Amino acid sequence: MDTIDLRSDTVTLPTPEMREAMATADVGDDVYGEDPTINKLQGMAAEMMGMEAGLFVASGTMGNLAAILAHCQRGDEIIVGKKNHVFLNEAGGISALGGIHSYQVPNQTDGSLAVDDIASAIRSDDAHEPISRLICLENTHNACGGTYQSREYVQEICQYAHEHGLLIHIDGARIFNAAAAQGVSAKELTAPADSVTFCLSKGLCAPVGSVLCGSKKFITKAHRLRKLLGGGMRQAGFLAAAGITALEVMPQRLWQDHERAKKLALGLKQIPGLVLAHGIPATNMVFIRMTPEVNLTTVELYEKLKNLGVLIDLAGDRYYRLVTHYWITNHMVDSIINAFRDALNN
Ligand code: TLP
Repeated sequence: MDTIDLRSDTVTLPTPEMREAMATADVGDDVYGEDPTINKLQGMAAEMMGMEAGLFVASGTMGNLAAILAHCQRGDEIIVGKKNHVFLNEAGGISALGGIHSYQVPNQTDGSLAVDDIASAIRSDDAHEPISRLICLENTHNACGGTYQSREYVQEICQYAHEHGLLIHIDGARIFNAAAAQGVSAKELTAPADSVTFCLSKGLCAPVGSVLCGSKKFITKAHRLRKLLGGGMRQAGFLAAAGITALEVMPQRLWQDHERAKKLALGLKQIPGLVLAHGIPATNMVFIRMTPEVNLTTVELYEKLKNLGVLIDLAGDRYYRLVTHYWITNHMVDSIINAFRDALNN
């Protein structure tokens, strides 16, 4: 029995086309800037984000960390959502490695930060307080349900930030999902910001890597920081080759993952004992809760599904995340719904 793995879109394996591109990639020493495949990927990425330059990094976490370290000094403060990945799931890197403080504000249901909350988080010019430096957005927003923020919202917040002397970094790990869901280009969601990280290794299916984009000056700074973080990767053009294929072919097909997530959500919603935690999915994430009437623990449902060949993400108490991706077919969606029925009936 083949396992259906819905834990994350990070589990995606490279496509045959990517493996072919990797095997035949032209490479060089990227620490010297001599890897032609990495240089090509960085150029493509910058163009797609509407920014001057790009930097290939090992992961989304490294991209966000290098960005925030490049924008901030020790003792500076970022304004970030309480549910943002940077705050919840990046091992506190900005504080451990950068001495950077965070002011956490609530996320709205779509993952956005309200202008009023940002306004009240901005510090005054008082020696007792840290210096507000950067606002961090996340689009799509993972912990809020794979929700997206609009081009108008991003423009409004970027304008507000700049008028108040603040910078904006977007954690756009899944920015192409946000773009596909709205029928806009990625750059319409990123160009007004000062920097963006997006991931090649999630819905885009490449095996490793993310790209951090921003101005040339910013990327020069981030390049040094990537070295400091141990992320100078030498002949990583083999990985970048898969990233180029990912950018060429994957963004156009993400709508399929979104459709499958919807179909999955609608099917699960019919099953007694399950409710959708964030409504019908906006992109590729389905969050469900098991109601108190079901006589199973959080882990028991997880284990039953695992035994039926379906792996899901334990996201909290009686709370689960299911992520659709390239390797999840329509046929599998039906099997997943049946597996849930079986698990909850027996
Ligand atoms: N998210 C992972 C887990 O860490 C939760 C996942 O399975 O979704 N930003 C966002 C919004 C992310 O969701 C993630 C990964 C990252 C950054 C970090 O990317 P990586 O894993 O490449 O460091």
